[in-house]
Amino acid sequence: MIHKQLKDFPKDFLWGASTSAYQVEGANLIDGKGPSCQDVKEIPEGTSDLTVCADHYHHYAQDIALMAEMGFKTYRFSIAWTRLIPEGTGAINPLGVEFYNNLINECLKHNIEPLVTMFHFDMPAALDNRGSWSNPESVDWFVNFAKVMYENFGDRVKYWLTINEQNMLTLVGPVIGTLHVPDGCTNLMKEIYQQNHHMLVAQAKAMALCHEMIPGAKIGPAPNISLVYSASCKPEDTLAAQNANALRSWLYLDMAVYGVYNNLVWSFLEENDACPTFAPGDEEALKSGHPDFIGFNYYNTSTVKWTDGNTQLTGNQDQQTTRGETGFFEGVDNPNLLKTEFGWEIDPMGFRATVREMYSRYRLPMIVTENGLGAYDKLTEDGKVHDNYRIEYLRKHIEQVQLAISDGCEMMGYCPWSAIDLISTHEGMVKRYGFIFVDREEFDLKTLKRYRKDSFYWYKKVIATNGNDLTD
Ligand code: BGP
Repeated sequence: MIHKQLKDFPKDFLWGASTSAYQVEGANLIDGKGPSCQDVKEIPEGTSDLTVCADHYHHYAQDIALMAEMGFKTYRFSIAWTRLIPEGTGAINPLGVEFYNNLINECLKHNIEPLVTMFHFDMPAALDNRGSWSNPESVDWFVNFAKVMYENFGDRVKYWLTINEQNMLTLVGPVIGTLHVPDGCTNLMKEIYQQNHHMLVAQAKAMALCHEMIPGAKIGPAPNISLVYSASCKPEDTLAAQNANALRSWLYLDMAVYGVYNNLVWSFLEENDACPTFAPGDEEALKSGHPDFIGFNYYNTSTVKWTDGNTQLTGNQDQQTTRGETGFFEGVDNPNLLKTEFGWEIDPMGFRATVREMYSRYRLPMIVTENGLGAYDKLTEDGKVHDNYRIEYLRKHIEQVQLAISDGCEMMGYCPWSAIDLISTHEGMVKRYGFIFVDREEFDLKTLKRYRKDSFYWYKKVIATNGNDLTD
């Protein structure tokens, strides 16, 4: 659709940016924090561990002041389960409560709305030892964690996100260091989708509890959603794309919004003897969630073709590169798209297409909880970072958000990844995303001083003009 006149961004549009606790905070085992699965995982070779990260734990006030300088309306961060409840269940860590109180209060002091992710890839190690999400008790562990957060922070936090990228936890768990495989497991797919089922039930219960405990609060899921294209106009490739979209995205949103399993995914699981077992009450619990909005991360689309089932394929390579599933779909490169330095395709127009599709399926307001460009930024001798490539990437994506709004889609906000440089899921510190540069290298912590990148000044202007001026 070509619009003669574009609609403005809504007046109360939530401009901001995102981080996650285990990637930004550091201080991973101090002040009472227990280890999470991220702290005990095997760190990918050549990349930093998670002991210091951007040291946001000790620099949060300065970091939030910089976000306020950019004009942020919201800051999306996650609460580390093990900072609040070191063993995952049981005793609460008072210093953990204090830290998040300080962080939330600091945001509010600057009129920044806290947008809190409850779970971002960091299962308590103590619960990993008890089976992680494969243990049916994991539902209660998570709901208890939610309750502790609502009790302590619900008076001030009005926007909540449940589980970050549950679809990536399920599809690429080994890449992000979260997959727990119990001893003696003989059907890995069944095991993974049982864990996924427990997360879905936990999420639905946490959403219902939020509405019960915090009147007026809004809560939603935060999967990674992006359209999967058909490699050609062959009918069989279209079927493959439908399969891939269902397995990658619609499973998670059909469940969060309608409380039902996507039929294509359910058939695929049946074919593989991998259907999850429902505990008594699960069916009702799944239908009781009712999100107020959809949070979603978007980096790029993917493309697939038909597969006749003779090629052996297993899952994705990382969050954004789709390999395929035997007999369901096979991932291919999209020759129409350029790639980032880290090999992720760049597709701003696919962003608009994704938003349009989501809105027509679910009719809920949407907030972008991640979008961004990982790159090898360089600090110049005079303390500058000329990241025009990032400005270009973000500009093209924000333009598409406005086009989607003009298409009639309801968008609440835009929070790119990331507010500040932090550690990547599996590619270390050198893969930077932030508006704020952190002076450290992969293994040399240097000064940890903060520098404003060129994108910092650009984003400040974007926010000040409510998205009307996207020029450099
Ligand atoms: C998403 C995760 C984030 C983040 C981002 C960039 O999948 O939610 O935690 O890291 O991707 O990915 P990466 O760090 O692999 O470049």
